[in-house]
Amino acid sequence: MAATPIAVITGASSGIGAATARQLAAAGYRVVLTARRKDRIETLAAELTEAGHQAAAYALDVTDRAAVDEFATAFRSLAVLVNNAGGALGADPVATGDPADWRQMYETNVIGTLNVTQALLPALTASGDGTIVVLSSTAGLSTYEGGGGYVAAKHGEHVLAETLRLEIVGTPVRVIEVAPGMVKTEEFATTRFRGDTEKAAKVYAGVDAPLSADDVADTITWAVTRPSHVNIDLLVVRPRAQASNSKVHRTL
Ligand code: 8X3
Repeated sequence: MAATPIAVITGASSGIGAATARQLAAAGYRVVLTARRKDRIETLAAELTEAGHQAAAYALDVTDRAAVDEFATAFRSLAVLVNNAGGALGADPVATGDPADWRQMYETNVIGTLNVTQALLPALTASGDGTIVVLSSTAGLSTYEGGGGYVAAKHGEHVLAETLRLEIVGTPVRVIEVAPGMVKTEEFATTRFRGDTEKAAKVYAGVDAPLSADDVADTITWAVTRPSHVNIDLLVVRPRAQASNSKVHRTL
């Protein structure tokens, strides 16, 4: 009997990461959930196991290279890596943005993705049929006022995916980039505005149906489950009410 293919998901403690873990588990993968918050991923892994799926949790900070390398020693062969960990901090103009925020966003979104991808690439290649997903953002494809360090970091992550795809062509590993627009999750905007729930609510105010974490997880799962020779290079997904990063229809 063939072994169950394994999918590693970073940032699996909430939002798109948790939804992706659920959907990949339902699609038949043994999911390995990683995030800094151990309690959350353990609860989700237990819930998935209870539901008859195969799931495990591993506390991991993707910016800690030594920890990432240690984690990677557990895998000789890996089918799927979903680089989802990341996020935004602040929405200040370039003129006044905090360099510490910019640095932190570069660390989590770009270096975090680099760390985990580098560490697991040998196992993905050894599987003979590996898939790397990079969760970038529409903020990685064009800018918007106040996008600041997040836009810069997501452009970096987008370029990482594009460059890696060029460099590993001919190996049995695909690089899929999923770039969501406005997604309403429990934490993204609240984290960006450092707990200011009023400011966070304004992001989605009057928008008829922003995307949900499940909508994005659905596109990730679809892309990952295409036949091996099909590489979805870049999948841009926005809610119908959003035509561009700054053109959003609101009924206020
Ligand atoms: C999230 C999209 O518009 O908040 O990645 O930058 S946006």
